[in-house]
Order: sequence, then C-alpha cells, then structure tokens
Amino acid sequence: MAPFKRVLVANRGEVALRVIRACHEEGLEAVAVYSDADRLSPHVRAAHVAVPIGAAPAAESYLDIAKLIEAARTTECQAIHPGYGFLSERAPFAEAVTQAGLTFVGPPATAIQAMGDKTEARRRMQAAGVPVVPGTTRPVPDHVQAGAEAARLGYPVLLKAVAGGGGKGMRLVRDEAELESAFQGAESEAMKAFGAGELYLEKYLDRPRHIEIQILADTYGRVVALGERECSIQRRHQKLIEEAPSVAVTPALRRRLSEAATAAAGSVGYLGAGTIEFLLAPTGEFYFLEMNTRLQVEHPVTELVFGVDIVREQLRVAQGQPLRVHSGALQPRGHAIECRITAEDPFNDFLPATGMIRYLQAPSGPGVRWDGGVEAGNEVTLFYDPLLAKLIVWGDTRAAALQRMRRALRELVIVGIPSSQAFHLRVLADPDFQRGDVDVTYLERVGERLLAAELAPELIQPLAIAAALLAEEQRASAAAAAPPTAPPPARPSVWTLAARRESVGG
Ligand code: MV4
Repeated sequence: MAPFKRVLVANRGEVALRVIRACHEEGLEAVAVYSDADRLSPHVRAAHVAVPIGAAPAAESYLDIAKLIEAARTTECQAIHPGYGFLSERAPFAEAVTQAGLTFVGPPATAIQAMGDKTEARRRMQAAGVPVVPGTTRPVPDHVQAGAEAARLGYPVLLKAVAGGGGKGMRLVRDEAELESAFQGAESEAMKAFGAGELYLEKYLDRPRHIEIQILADTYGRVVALGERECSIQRRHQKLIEEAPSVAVTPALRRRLSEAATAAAGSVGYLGAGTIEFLLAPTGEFYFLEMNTRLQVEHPVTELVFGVDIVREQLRVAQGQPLRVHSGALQPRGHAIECRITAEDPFNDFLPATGMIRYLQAPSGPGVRWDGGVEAGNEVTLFYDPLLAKLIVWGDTRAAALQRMRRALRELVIVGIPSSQAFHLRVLADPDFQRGDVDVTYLERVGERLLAAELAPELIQPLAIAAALLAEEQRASAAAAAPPTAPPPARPSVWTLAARRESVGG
C-alpha cells in the first residue's frame, strides 16, 4: 500500500484510456499494453510507454498473466490496474500481482474469491444481515435434491451456477416436470462456461429492477456508498443504458440499500471500488444478487451525480491514501444517463459488426461526456467485446438528461460499421422508458416493437451525412488508386448535395 509512480494498465479500449487519464490526473505515469490487433488504438498513444504483449486472441495477450507481470517489471511499474473484464475478477491474477511485489489496484484476492463463489457470497451476506433472495446457501447436488428444495421455496425457481454471474448457466424452472432437464442444461452450460457445474436454487422474482450500489472502501476502515444505478435496460444480460439515480429509489430506500451495501463490503474486508447488485421487487423489497469486485462499465453515471472520480479514488486507496469522499448521507445531485455505443447491428439481432471505422464524430457540448476507445482508422474485430464508447450525459433533472442524451446521440456520427446508436434513440423515445416504467424484462418485451417503429426523423440527417461521408471517402480512395487521365467532370460534391437535401427538409 505504498505510494507508487507508474501503473501498468492491463486492459484495452475505453477502459484503458479511462484509467490512463485518471493516472495522469493523479500525477502517475501509465504504461499501456497492446495486442497485435491494437497497435493503432488510442490507449497506446495516451500512455507514457506501451508494451506489445502478443497476438490478437485475448488468451495470448490481455489474459496472459505472466506476460503482463513481465511487462510491468521491465517498465518498472509498481502497480497494475486490471480495468474491467479480462483478468479483473480473477483471484489468481490479484494473487500473482501481489506475489510479484506489485500492488493490485483492486480488492484483496480473498474478497474476489469469496464473492466469486455465489453460495459463499450468499452465506456471507446472510451473516452480515443483508437480505438475500430466498433459496439455498449450498450447492444442490442433483435434480432430486433440487426438487425437494424447490417444493419448499415454491415454483417458479431459478437454477444458477455457483461459479456464475451474468446469467450464464441460469435456468428458469416453472414446475417439477421441467426440473430434471433444466438441471442438466444448466449444469453442462456452467461446466462449459466456468469449468465448474455446481448449481444452487433461488426463488424466481417476477419483473424485478436491477439496482446496484457503488461502494468505495479505504485502508482506514471507511466504507462509503455512492448511491444506486438503475441497470434494468439490458439485453441478454448485456446492459445498454444505465442511469443514476433510479426513479424507483426514494431517499429512505437509498439509505437502506446503502447500509446493506456497506455491510456487505465490510464483511469481506473490501478495498477500493466495488458494486453490490440487488434485485428490487415491484413490492419494494430488495435482495442481494451478487457483488462485482471491480470497476464497472457504468461507473461514470455515479461520478457525474456525486462529483467523485472513482478511478482516482481507486488509485488513492491502492497507495494507502484515505478516500477524498465525505461521509454521511451522500445524496445524488441531478441525473446522469449512459448509453453504451457498441459495434452491433440492432436491425440484425444485434449481430456483432466488424470493419474499419471510417469516420467518427463524438458528441460534445454542455453536460456531455464521451468515454471512447476507438478512433477513425481503427479496425473493429471479433477478438474483443463490441463496446466502442460510452456516451454519458448529466442534467439537473431526469427529463433534462433524457433531452440532452437525445441531442448528443443525434450529434454522433459513426461511418463504416453499424452501431447501437439508432436503437438508443428509439428507447429514449419510448413512453414507458420516459416514465421510468422499466424492469429487467423491458427490452425483451418491447425491443422488437421499438425496432419496427418508423425511423426516428432526427436520425435521418446524421445517417445521410454518414452515407455522404462514406461515399466521398470511397470516391477519394478510388481516385487515388487510379488517377484519372482526363479531368473529372464538374459535379456537386456530396457535401453540397447533403446541404441541399437538408435545406428542403429531407
Ligand atoms: C434473478 C432474477 C429473478 N429472480 N434471480 C440474471 C443475471 C444474473 N446476474 C441474475 N439474473 C437474474 N436473477 C431471481 N431470484 C432475474 C434475473 C434477471 C436479470 C437480473 C439483472 C439484470 C437483468 C436480468 C435479466 C433477466 C433476468
């Protein structure tokens, strides 16, 4: 926990850039690592030094513990920040970093371990007085035992993977007849995904919201809660839109959630930034779901409503410095929303897209934050997850933040690959979303309808500009490849055409 000077950022893309920026603001040097696929990525240039760590597949680069520790050694780093994803929640990585005499910017390996086993997490939370979803606190060995437990809980129940999280190895069981095959399906899926097939049972909650509490803990025994994030807008367990605060959380409920979250973190000796996930039932009851022992993708919405830089606080805690956050009943100010801009085609079942980003115009202006990881000229591949950037806005009210997000999304221009941009605009235009009338099944229920709706008029102009830019670019590269022998015929540029179209309201 000694002060350090140089930090190796064991990640890529927007989170690598986010951590490098925090390092620089803390007066620390940052060392980037990059795979063969990321030589031209912005995070490589943002760092003081960048170390190549291998081939594009993550297993040969961003997941290779020995290479990362060796890169930290040769560049004389004293610490490693894992970002999110990749090795961020692997206890053996935290352990190896520490064993190498480096500081792991994150919680102790023991806390990662305890929360990674979902039944152990449930036992610990129960012991700490945190409400957990009714269910088993030990793995169920077979479908017969599961049947006995399910009868006790009452159907429907959920089978979940002990080593799981994020919905893999999870099966809904409506009645006893479904149990045996559900058990086998969940077990083999868990085995494939985690190398461990153990399952446990929970009572199934109908239409809950996903609410999570951000916590920070330092080495002086302080644990503070930075309110909730509403994360119910997700598709197949991938979040698309997050906000803070949640329309469903009153100051009184926030206090109770925060107390539960700080108790949860305290009970595992937590350090740094962490998140306690809860399900909030329509009845108002809440239940511990799991703890994420890392920085989260959606951390910026909390930063904007609490005026805290979570990554800088992580770096402070890791150096043995006290949190700069004040205690007491912290309340959010205003409202923040995040849209995840992914390289996925919403009109083709969110198929991950690949190709070169030809042109990128990020939104800006009042209250707008763009946490991106790519720029024009970068190639998007299938080696890594499809997150290109996060667009985050703040407004003094939720309505103002929604309006600002729509404005910012209209400013965004991405040429070359499809993105989630158009889908976000459709969600933002939906009356249920606007009222905050959402739960974890929202996108499953309304996604198709949103996509079938008329193209939002506000999107037509950015799409026309994008198409015009691409045409211009292709014309220019064709001309460069084969210089014309005769001067080209005079014709209006695509810019002129786009401007004409706009002037007639097209
Ligand atoms: C649940 C649930 C209802 N009841 N548990 C999905 C992923 C994993 N983190 C937990 N998940 C759920 N657990 C009980 N007892 C509903 C979900 C769930 C969900 C949770 C959070 C965010 C989105 C979700 C989408 C579908 C189901």
